[in-house]
Amino acid sequence: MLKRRYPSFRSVLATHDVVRVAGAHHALSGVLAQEAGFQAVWSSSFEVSASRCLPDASILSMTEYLEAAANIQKALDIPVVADCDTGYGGNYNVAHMVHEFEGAGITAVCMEDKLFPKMNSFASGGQTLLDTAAFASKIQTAKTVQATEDFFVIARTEALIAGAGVDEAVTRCKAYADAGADAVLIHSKARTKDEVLAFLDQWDNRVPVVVVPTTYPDWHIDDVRSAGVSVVIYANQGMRAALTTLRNTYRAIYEAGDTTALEAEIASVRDIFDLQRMADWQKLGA
Ligand code: SPV
Ligand code: MG
Repeated sequence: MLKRRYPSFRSVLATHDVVRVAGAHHALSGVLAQEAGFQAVWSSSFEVSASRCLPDASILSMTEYLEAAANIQKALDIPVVADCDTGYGGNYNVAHMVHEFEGAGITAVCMEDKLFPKMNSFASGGQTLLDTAAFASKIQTAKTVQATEDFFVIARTEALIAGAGVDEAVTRCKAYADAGADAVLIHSKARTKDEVLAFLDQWDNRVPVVVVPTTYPDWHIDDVRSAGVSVVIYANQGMRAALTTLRNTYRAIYEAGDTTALEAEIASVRDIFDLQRMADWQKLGA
């Protein structure tokens, strides 16, 4: 009754022309994304570290990110895509990471081609990319050590984030696909989707493409689909919305001195009970 059965990310991708994925940092936010209709949940390193009020800079350990991703997955009927940053180090760390995440029931991970320790893609100060061959080797390591055919590895290039240009991004993604990546993620912090479209124009579709339209929010899902993108991740909008709501709510309570005006606007305790599946638990008997 309390068990969860969820499809692998690979099987979800096989049955959707575009997979819509929402970022989350804990099980409750993941469940709300699932309720909205998303096909998968992104266990975001930005959100998970922000939920601890820490920068997204390889400060938390692999174990802490694993616990966050596994806790989200345990509450869902849809798969988690775990944001595994750089793979937490070199090839040995990548091998251990795959063993641990796959062992915990995570069916898809994403690794990016920045140096460890990484810094969030939107932070000031520039980014240094790992050598292409070294990152391809990490991808190959992940694919070599995975235990099941189903396990899915996304190779993310930060070439555009680092200012290295579209040609470099394409060259890198081809190398990562040839190393065994199941999909490539092209990230950009530009204010328009133009450089991502330029990438798609040059991409030969050897593996599916993942995008993260954070700084170009006007890319409608119908246009994402017709551009040939297979997976779209709304990486942090949930946390940003929660932050606004929490801030306004705490301020309103403090200023008003009571919570009367808020009652009509905030979720009921019953609503939370339902998300906790309280009725199912109570059937077990205390
Ligand atoms: C995340 O959500 O942690 C991501 C996307 O990796 S970004 O924050 O844009 O790097
Ligand atoms: Mg991240």
